[in-house]
Amino acid sequence: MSKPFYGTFPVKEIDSAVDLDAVIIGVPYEDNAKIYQKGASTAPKKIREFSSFFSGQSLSDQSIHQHNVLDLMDLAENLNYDEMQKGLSEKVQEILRKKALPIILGGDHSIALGTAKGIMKGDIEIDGIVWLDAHLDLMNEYPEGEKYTRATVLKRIIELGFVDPKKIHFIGSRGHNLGLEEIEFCKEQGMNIIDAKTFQNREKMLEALAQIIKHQKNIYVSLDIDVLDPAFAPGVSVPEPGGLTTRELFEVINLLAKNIKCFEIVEVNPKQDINHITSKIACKTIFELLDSI
Ligand SMILES: [Mn+2]
Repeated sequence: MSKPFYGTFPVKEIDSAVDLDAVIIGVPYEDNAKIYQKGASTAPKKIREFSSFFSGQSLSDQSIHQHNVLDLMDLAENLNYDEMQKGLSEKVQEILRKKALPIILGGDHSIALGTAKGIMKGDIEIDGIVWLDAHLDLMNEYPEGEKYTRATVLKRIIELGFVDPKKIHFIGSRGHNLGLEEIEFCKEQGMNIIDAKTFQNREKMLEALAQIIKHQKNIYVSLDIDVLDPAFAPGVSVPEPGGLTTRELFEVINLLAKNIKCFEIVEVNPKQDINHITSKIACKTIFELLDSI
């Protein structure tokens, strides 16, 4: 059996657990759209493997060792899309019922529909979504004829109707790999974009984040690791230059942490990675999150 995320305890179920702070669950799933680089389904194992390269201890007195964190390990491999969504949604509901923070390790971004369904049926009122991503993921079909891919997943989540699109915040969006259709949809629906360029003006960036924290107390954060510049995180399937630095990402996570009620990291692609740096950033993001909750 593979080892759990460093500093956590592996369990098969969380029924009898008490006073839980967070629960990790891996989703080794990636869609079959042929236009993307394969590899994201191998990320949960790699992230766990490299977590033991850290001590987990930091200057914060809230490090992973001060929290009660369990690791449910991975959903089964080779599930189809419906099975994966069902499995993930049930686990998310279970974790939320325990008043703990789900920390989901993808997989490609299409897994987020399973997360969202779990939140929707879960014991919590989510009042905002933060989509940390180079892309908008709002296409109706992409590639053509495909409604359930990493490029369409947020459109499908909005269709579930549990969150007001005006309370969806993009952070780090950028580049020249967006669809006109999704940009128009985003504007029509009044979604908030804090794009990558905003990070050039620190005051503006902090004010934009302060607004989110003030108005949305229960946020679902979906972190597509391609929000980072490929210079920092080369191990992704759809790299987009001009992204956030690792330090900027950690600052966003530290600032939002207390309002985060569901968290996922997706799109780490170990097959595209260099010296496992992207997997290690994913580990450290979890440590940073737990330092600040
Ligand atoms: Mn994405």
